[in-house]
Amino acid sequence: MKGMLSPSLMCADMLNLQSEIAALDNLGVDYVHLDFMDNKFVPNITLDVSLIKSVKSVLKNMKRDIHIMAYEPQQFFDKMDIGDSDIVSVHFEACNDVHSVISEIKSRGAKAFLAISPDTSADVLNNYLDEIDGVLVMTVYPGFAGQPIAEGSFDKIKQVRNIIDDSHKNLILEVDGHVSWDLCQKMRECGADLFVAGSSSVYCGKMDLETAVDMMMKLIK
Ligand code: S6P
Ligand code: MG
Repeated sequence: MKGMLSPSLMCADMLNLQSEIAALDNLGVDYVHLDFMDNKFVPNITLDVSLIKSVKSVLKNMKRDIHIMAYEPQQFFDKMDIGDSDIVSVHFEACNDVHSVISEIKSRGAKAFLAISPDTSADVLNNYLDEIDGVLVMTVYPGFAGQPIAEGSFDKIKQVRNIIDDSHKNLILEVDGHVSWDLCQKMRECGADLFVAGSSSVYCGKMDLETAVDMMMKLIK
């Protein structure tokens, strides 16, 4: 699978989101990463449901990559207008009945990803391999941008890659958190396919978006 990019909108210029989204879309970026937090599962709030819904109406080729860091995420699906072509990641740690949440995502035509926080064992994925379309490996503790990479992240990516390969399913392995210029190639070597780019790379503020996206695409290809 080719390496794909998903820049994190919570790290973009909040006062100019529409032009930021259009710029990414025009550069041929695959996904835009949309973080939703409930201030309970994680102690923070970022993009709200109506903004995540509105993003849908301005996309041309780019797709939404929605990462829900909230308890019982299914309560937000209508408000986000989840449907065809979206990726929707829900946390293993935040769902009472993971199977039914996954099935609800799939019934809307979206791709269901199971997210695991750094302290969650990769082994939990084994119960869901027949149902999910991908795995989101958190390489920082969910809740905030700008954190250092969590200990053990490279081993975790490798373990998840092995689980996916052993299953012979065509699941996407996404990594989120401190996907930096320096570390993204190692993450790729460990088996990541889809890379969330935030303040450690594309939104580091040191170069224009076109140069940053181009550099990142070359590093993860
Ligand atoms: C964190 C969130 C992430 C961040 C991303 C930011 O809870 O899920 O998607 O936006 O980690 O990137 P960076 O490079 O600042 O870690
Ligand atoms: Mg995220």
